[in-house]
Amino acid sequence: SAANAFDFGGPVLCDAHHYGEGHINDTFVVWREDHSKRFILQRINTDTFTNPVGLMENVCGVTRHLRAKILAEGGDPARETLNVIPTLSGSTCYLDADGGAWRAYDFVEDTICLQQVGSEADFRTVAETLGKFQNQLADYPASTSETIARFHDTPNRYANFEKALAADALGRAKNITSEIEFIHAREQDCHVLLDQLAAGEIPLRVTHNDTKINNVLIDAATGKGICVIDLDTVMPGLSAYDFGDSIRTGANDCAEDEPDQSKVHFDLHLYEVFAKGYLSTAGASMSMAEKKSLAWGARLMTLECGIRFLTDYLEGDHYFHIARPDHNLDRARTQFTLVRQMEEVFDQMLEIVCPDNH
Ligand code: ADP
Ligand code: GN1
Ligand code: MG
Repeated sequence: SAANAFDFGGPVLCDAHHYGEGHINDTFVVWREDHSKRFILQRINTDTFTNPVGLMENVCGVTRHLRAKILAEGGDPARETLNVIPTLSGSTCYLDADGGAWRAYDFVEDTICLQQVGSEADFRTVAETLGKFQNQLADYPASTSETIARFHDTPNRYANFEKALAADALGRAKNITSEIEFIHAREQDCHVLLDQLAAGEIPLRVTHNDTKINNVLIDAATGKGICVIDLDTVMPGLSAYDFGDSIRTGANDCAEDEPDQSKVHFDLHLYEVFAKGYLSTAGASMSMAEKKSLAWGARLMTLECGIRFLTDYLEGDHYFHIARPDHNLDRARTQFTLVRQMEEVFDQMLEIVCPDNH
């Protein structure tokens, strides 16, 4: 019924398998019956996004803004931003009889979506594309509402972890004593970025907030950055969040859920590659203090994500999609290994984003 609710320009066939590797929404591909065109059909995760209609208003506001920027820059908005397909009755999402909320986008063709970094060139492209995206949103009203409250409020994520630990609903705390110690030793770190914001040292911007490298599509033929996707969390935030989450997912040679910690290596060279690309497009409007905050972003987004995975592990894996038992535990451990390695080279990380000034 969801596939038939949208204005796809004719009848469609739906592939019942999940598409892609997102952890939150349920993503499917539908084809026009004559195979002339395909689309993305997504069931929005309404546990995460409790107001799907408001969420789609935000997505439409952002894509409208981006479309105008792309046109002004002589680009092709059909490929360079998401295009929301309306329902047959003109709405931005379809509410099914079971309370599910669905939306549809044009499929951005002839692109690749990295799960891990294959080449330096691709990682630099992701960086430049995200820096450009930040510039394009520079004049988007920062009063735009939060689609998930306190999304990157790291101290609050820490507090939620403490609650889950105290409840220990599934008796799993006994399996994670060293991880608990690791988190507790870093309580003060959790405050660094929000303290800098509160002190007026770094600006509040409109950011993407979920800049995993698989949320940037790259042109398969030319290697150019094409489209930033997964716009659900575009809202007020810090450049350090976007920089940091890409470093978390891209500046290493392992999967996010690598179970063998001896295979997890933070790659300072890839960090530098990304930093140069990002600053080449977004750096002009950034102060020294904001540039320095990027290094903290890498550390804190990785720590925060590890805390979130471990909280979900304690609470019974209800937030992130999992594919095996202990999946969230493996993911958390990988994040903590990366954090430990970043801490060892943190001076160099600061020097790279802010030479001679730290
Ligand atoms: P999630 O929030 O669950 O991560 P995403 O919106 O990121 O969901 O979509 C999951 C995956 O689907 C992406 O990583 C990408 O591979 C693919 N995808 C999403 N939207 C498009 C699109 N418009 N064109 C092509 N691929 C897409
Ligand atoms: C989720 O939606 P996806 O898979 O791109 C999550 C991010 C986490 C990431 C960890 C809305 O991202 O915050 O960093 O998983 N998105 C949401 O892989 O919670
Ligand atoms: Mg995604």
